[in-house]
Amino acid sequence: MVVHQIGEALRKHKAELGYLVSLEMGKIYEEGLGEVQEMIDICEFAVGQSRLLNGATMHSERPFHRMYDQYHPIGIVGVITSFNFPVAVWGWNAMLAAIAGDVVIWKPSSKTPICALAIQKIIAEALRQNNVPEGVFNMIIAKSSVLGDNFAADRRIPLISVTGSTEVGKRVATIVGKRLGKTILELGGNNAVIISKHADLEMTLQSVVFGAVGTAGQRCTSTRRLIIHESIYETVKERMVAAYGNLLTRIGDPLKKDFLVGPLVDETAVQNFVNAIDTVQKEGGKLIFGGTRLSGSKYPSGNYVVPAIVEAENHYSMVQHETFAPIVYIMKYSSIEEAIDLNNQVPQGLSSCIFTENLVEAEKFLSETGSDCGIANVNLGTSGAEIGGAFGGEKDTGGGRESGSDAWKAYMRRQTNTINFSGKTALAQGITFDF
Ligand code: UN1
Repeated sequence: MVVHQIGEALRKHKAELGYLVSLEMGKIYEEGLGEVQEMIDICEFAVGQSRLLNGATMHSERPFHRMYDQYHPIGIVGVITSFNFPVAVWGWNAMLAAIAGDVVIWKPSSKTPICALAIQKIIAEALRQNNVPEGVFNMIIAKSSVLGDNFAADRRIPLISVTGSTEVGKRVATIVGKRLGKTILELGGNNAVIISKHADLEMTLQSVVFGAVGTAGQRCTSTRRLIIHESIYETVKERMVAAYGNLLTRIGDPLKKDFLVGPLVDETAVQNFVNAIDTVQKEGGKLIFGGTRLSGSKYPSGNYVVPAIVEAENHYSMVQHETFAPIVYIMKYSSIEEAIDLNNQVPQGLSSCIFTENLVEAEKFLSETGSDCGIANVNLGTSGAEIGGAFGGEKDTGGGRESGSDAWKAYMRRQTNTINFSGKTALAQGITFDF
């Protein structure tokens, strides 16, 4: 009921909230709306899921015993979110936690506090109407450096969910791990697209360009590497350069309809972009498009950049590293096995995809010796996952899953129950213990 009403309240304020996300974070308005839609969708998903918090029943080895699992609320859930999805990621976590019967303490990114305040205000009405104390959804706005480690160290918070960089995730997980608390970690990605000679190139380019420059390359699912079959490498390279060329006039105010690429979130993000371009060139990379900062009255915040395409080798330190900015590294392969190896040979394991119309290649990519990522797609890009699937990845991405499928289980504590209605004592494993 409450989650349903929260979803309705968000739907009512979709336009304003989408605008605010765009204004504060810098993604284009269309993507701001998409982000709010993700929250509405997760509310609907959670409402349905609330009737399906089911455990298994299994037959007991002992006569006249019944055995089953059930899931109880875990208690207080700490939710740490990043600036790039300032509202949707709260939705993924908070709505599942709510249907699990938990209380949420949200620590939004200190770069996007206004979006968080707006959410708190929007949901307050739904809470009031149902006599739910506002404290079921709490919020702390503070820089991590000010908040310190107390939040992660607090034993009253059995579960902390972190969506952010691998660095932040490792830090929080170490503190929570010391007290044997639980974490859900959805951390950095280094997402590759394999472009086979059997790919439909029109469709591939559409997806790849959105994946690489959408949200100005600031999604954890952004496309960071293109692994291109050698026979079509030059063609793809030329077409990418042409597509990026067309984008030059489409970089600007994210609130205006004409533009597809907004600014980076702040000066530090621009510095990281500039440094990455510089370092990768020192390592041997060849900058073939963009890579510069834009200035002038069209770019008021000074945080606008031209998305970059760099020819590089997979082992370069910059290619192995997630720079949260629009840089795509391109490289060649000759066999599908080699392409899969390149896909996997990075520390992160979030999202991946292959563009091919060849069934054998697609199946190889999805097999146990294929992509090692939490998300592996065929003929669609690395970003823009639907909420219905479990979202997260392996290795430095942290292993946690948020959002759909059975991600709800992480927000609950599991219990195995055995009930004896035989009227006798019966030990498992056939042990007798008479006295
Ligand atoms: C993120 O960048 O942290 O799959 C989340 C996507 C979005 C979520 C991204 N649905 O790109």
